[in-house]
Amino acid sequence: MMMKSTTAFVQKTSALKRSNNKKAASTKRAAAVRVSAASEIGTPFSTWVLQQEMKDNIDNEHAIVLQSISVACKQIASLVQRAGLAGMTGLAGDTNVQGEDQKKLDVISNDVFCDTLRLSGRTGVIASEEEDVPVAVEETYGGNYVCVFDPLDGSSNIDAAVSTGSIWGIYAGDSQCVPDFNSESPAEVEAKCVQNVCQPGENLVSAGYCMYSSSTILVISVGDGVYGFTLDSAVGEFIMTHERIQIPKSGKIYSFNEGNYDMWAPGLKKYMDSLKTGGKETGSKPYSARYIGSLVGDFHRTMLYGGIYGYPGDSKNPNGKLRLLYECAPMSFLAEQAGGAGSDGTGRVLKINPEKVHQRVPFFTGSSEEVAYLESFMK
Ligand code: FDP
Repeated sequence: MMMKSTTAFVQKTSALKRSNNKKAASTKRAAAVRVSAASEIGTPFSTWVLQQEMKDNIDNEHAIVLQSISVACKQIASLVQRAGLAGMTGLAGDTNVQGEDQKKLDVISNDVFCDTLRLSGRTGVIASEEEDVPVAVEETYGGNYVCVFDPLDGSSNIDAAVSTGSIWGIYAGDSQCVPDFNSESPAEVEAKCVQNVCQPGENLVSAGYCMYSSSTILVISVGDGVYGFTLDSAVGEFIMTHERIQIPKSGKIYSFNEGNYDMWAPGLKKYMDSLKTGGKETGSKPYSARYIGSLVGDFHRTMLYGGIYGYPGDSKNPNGKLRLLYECAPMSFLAEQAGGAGSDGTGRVLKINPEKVHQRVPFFTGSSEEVAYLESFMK
């Protein structure tokens, strides 16, 4: 009797356990379905852009500009991949307005970007690292967006097949400042273009970069978080692989060209020395150095792993090397959208009012606590 009731009890208990396990499994499944329904991972870039339009994050004209940029990036990715085979490595034989030697691929990538943006018919003015002055787009028949870009950043790495990237920022055009080709002289048109382009980063309506590396990754923000898309070359489309990227609040990686150490200001030297003894947490493990020398690659790693990227001013180049309009401002916009920071050492890069199109500024970006720690040495 005793045996019987024990067996019945055991049977009942295991039946209960089975049913509880089943319930738990089905709750888990439901949760998994809910998570995958909420997650946007796997969304094609073109669909995501349309969704941004439906959410009123961008208008139709802006959406067209973004689609054109993604096409330009796909074309440049393909050129970069075939550069060695197609004889596209090496110098073009010219220098840009900043006195830098232009690589063949700098010139080709610039043509790709300019042509794609012009053909979109939605940009009013375009300004490139490779052009002396910003150019008004005569073909515009809708929208008046201003696009600033560096078509192939880090191109000194190209002949060694090290990663490179395109960087861009988009501003709404100044409606008071639309060039009139029929009645204005070329000098007047140019002055209006410069005025359209010289806006503080705070005015950016979107910014992004595309990294040409072991995979091609397009990272973008339209002011509502940062998203990353990896090019699936089998289908020729960027597919979302990184959703709402957040830069870790702190991180023990620093990315500076330390070869310039002797030319740095005493405060910066002290900061750099402190990283080798643990930084903010004095006496802890030293920071690790990682420097590709290609802004997009160094920035991308900093965004995903945390830490700090810096290109400071020095006794030879007080404003450093990087350009405010098409390097530092777009990257700062992305950093802030991802919960990080972008600083010139004293304050937010996005606050700086550009005085010149190719203006350079010292630049520090990455984890908010790391950038604040650096700033504490720059006072
Ligand atoms: P590059 O000259 O190869 O185009 O902005 C230009 C840039 O590369 C950045 O991408 C890179 O971070 C930096 O210069 C590297 O400069 P240094 O060689 O002085 O470190």
